[in-house]
Amino acid sequence: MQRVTIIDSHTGGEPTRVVTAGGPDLGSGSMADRLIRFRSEHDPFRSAVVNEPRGSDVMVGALLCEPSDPSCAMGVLFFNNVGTLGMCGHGTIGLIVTLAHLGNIGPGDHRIETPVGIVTATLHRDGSVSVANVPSYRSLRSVRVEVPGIGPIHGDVAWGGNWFFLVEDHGQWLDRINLPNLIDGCGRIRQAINRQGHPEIDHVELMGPAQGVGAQSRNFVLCPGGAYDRSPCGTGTSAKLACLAADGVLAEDELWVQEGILGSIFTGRYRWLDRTKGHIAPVITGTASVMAEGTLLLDDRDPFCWGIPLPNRDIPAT
Ligand code: PYC
Repeated sequence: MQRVTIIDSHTGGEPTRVVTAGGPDLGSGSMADRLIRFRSEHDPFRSAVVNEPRGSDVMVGALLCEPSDPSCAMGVLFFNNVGTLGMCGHGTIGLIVTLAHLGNIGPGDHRIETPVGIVTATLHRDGSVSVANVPSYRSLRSVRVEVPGIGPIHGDVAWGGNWFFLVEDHGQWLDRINLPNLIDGCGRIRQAINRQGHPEIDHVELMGPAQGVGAQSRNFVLCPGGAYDRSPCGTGTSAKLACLAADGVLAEDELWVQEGILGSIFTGRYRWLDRTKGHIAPVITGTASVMAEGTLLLDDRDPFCWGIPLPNRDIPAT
């Protein structure tokens, strides 16, 4: 019987399950190397932690590791119902609030090693967390995609720690009442843009007008694995900031209030790293709440010990 201690939190409605002990030994390589090892040798562990019956499609796991870089306080690997993530903004906010809840960290800056680079999370005295994310940039502007069942749409391809396809002219109502259409539409868009030579894109982000007072924009983000982000998505907001910076419509240090599909918000801002290349240093601020502390019991005699794998939800080609 394997015992895995966890703490669950949510960031703007999006859950994070931090594995504090009982995770696999991944050696002492870089976090990128450990990610490869986690993927190839410990996928059943990933599924056991986040998938049903212990978790759900929406759960994001965070495996806390010793950092390989001595300048960092910790390392982390993020994972979800179908695989691993490069970075995770809401998950980093959840991780910091979890470690503060445990009394392991206090207010101030905390450098965290991720497989795609080092991020700095600042725990503020009011409990909110700012994440200075990895360098973000737009790689392609206004790519035209013919989406079966929807028609032509346009979107930007951008990196914010994960790859995003950001679409404005989707014609969808960004409201929870419209969830089935949003999920179906984003799945079709992802399949079409992947087929069009962009297999790296795993998140689709629909942009639209804000509904709440004080927000500039609302988004809907479909994650790999078919779950939608309940939060405004930290890496997706970073990708959006890179697009706004590249378009010259948001100045350095100007605040961008991004609302997610539940109405919860992240506040974003950026500094230029390299204007010619369009690289920015984004900072995302949000809050998280701890919801549960527990121990997972992994018993090989349990027929669903290693989770219930997700059926392939890809929409058949039309
Ligand atoms: O907040 O970056 C994020 C994120 C990625 C996937 C789910 N949330």
